[in-house]
Amino acid sequence: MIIGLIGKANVGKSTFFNAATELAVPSANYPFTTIEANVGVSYARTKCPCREFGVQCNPVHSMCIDGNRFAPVKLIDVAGLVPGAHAGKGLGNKFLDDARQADALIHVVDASGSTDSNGKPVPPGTGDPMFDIKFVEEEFDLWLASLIGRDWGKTSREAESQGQKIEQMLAKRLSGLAIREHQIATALHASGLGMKKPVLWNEQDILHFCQILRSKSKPFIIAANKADLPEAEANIQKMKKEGLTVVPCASEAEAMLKKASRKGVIHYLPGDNSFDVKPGVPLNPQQQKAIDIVRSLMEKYGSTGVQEAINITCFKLLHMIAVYPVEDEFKLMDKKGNVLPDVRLLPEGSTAKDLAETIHADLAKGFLHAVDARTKQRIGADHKLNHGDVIKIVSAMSRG
Ligand SMILES: Nc1nc2c(ncn2[C@@H]2O[C@H](COP(=O)(O)OP(=O)(O)O)[C@@H](O)[C@H]2O)c(=O)[nH]1
Ligand SMILES: [Mg+2]
Repeated sequence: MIIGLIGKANVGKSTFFNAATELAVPSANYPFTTIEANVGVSYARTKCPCREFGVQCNPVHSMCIDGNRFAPVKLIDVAGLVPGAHAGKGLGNKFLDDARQADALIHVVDASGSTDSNGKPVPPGTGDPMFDIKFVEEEFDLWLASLIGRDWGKTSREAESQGQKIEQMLAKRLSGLAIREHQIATALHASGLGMKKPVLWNEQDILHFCQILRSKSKPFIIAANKADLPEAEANIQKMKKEGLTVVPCASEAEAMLKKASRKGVIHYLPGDNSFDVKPGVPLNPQQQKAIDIVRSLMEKYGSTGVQEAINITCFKLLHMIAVYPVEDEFKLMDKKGNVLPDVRLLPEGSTAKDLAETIHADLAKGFLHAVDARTKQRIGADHKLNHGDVIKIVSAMSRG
């Protein structure tokens, strides 16, 4: 699962990216925080079953802090977008190359309005984030349309003469964009174009189809960044009134909290609604002031918003569930004795066999049954898993 961060320049995308991929604990051996300059690992936060089971867990590729499991998700800081990007303006092509891999997008906007439409700094309250939201959507739609629409006449005639179905033709055009076939089918149906011969589609039809396809295949939420500036509040209200999913964010504050937490100065878990300064830590007036500002921001919005944005994208927008595979359903261990070693984020509706598939193809091939570690009951291949399930897979073929 990949989440892309999009937005125009200077809204705080990189600050958000850094804050979201930074660890809040002294860096142990987590093999992945930054993969490439603009690709990193962030974490979705969910309740770890360890407390409920009364065990001390030792995760291998995720983290558990105070009973909270942090499951890795890939985050891409997509190159900045400018109006006209679909036509190759600015870093247009780089933008689209990054964005195409994403399953969902977090659109970072400058809620304080301290950047103009080209990303140039202006006095807070001057820029219009509502305009930015519209333009980014439009750019994305136009880009998809230009991609699908290229040589449409020729391709659609060829497809027709070969008796190719419209779904197949579109799937071929859209390969590599992390767009699934059922999303194409849904968009065809919803646009009413499923019955219209491709050779008869005009530019308007293509754009209409792309608008629906984009909303289905690249769903997004708004991270209303720079929420610490007073000018942000009115804009956040406006966005909410438009019915958008908006998370007020203060990326700089999140970065500061994580840094202080890593240094052992404060106790803070990403996503918490407050933090504690460790006893005996001397603070100078400047640090005290910074802490007071962050505190009042968290009181107002419930958190710094960065962790919340990742969580909403993962669990509400993409409908993921967290499942914990184990090899011993009594001790909740893997073969090496790690307790609750692993967490997998799977789409809602995933089955026991789907889980096996994510671990190893052979495990799925030889699938016999699974065991729900909570109830100790056997479950079949088609059994739909629930969020928080702890599952043992029994297979005729062991992991390779
Ligand atoms: N007040 C405030 N400023 C921020 C916040 N996040 C980023 N900025 C500032 O916005 C400017 C642009 O940030 P950057 O992350 O480089 O933006 P990008 O071009 O979108 O990647 C920098 O001066 C940041 O310090 C925030 O949460 N609050
Ligand atoms: Mg940047």
